[in-house]
Amino acid sequence: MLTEDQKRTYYEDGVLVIKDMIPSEKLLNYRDAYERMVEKVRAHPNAKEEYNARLIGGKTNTESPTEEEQKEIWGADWLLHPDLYEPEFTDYLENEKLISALQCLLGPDLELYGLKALWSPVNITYDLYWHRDGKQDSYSTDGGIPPGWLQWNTALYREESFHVVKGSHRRPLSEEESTIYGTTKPVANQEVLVLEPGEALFMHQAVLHRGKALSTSKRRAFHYIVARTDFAVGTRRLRQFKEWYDQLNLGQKLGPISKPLFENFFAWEGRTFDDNTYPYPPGGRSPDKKEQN
Ligand SMILES: O=C(O)CCC(=O)C(=O)O
Repeated sequence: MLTEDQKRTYYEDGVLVIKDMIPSEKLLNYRDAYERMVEKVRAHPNAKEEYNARLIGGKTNTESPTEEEQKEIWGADWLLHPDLYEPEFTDYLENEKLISALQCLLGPDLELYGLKALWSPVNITYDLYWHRDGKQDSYSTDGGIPPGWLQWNTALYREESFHVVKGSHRRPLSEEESTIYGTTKPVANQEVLVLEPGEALFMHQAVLHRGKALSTSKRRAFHYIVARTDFAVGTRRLRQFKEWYDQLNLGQKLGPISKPLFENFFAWEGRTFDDNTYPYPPGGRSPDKKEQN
């Protein structure tokens, strides 16, 4: 459950840090599980295709990386892939504090939409450019309420990675922000949010932000996404998740908090990313209706 102050911070700043999201007694196990995953991704000759690994050459703006450096990896999207999956990745979702916080911002009915990981490369700085997760010119006109889905980072080690211009999700970008958009240049009012181990950072998709991690600092973060069940999301992801979920027999293994996140997602076969005409179930909320919980 979030306090009124926490909700206000999220709506006004577009970011909210919550302490102790991972119970301290679980942290070491989570780190070990994460490390096994990182090793497997790094060892795979085709990690980009197989695990949707994020390569320096692909998306970051690090100055002139060499050919070798371009192959360095700073994250992977398919933590549910049976090669990579570790029970700790879903154990984190079996977490009353986490789910109730998400429900405060998104509403009671949630579905899992992404299980991803972000980490520091070995030899080069990961230095992602300024961006909004939605379109460059889209921002919230409804008081900073999340638009159907929300992503959040959870740090397993102390990190100083997330750079943000707080409040930028509620207004058009300034001239300066438009100029530095897509680059790593400094900008007025930028802040670096420090996360201690076990802390979570909820973000609004329209907030101007970027990530950075030096190779000398150990970043290991979960980067997960949930959506409201009445928010249409992609069928490609749905099919992949369902296949892996069945292969891993997660329907039999997950607990009562995390299982509905998956089952809700699978319940709506046939959706597409912007399918606003898809028939929503009786009692489901309209995709246009924005609720503040
Ligand atoms: O590194 C981060 O925390 C930000 C990542 C990010 O902005 C993205 O994946 O789009």
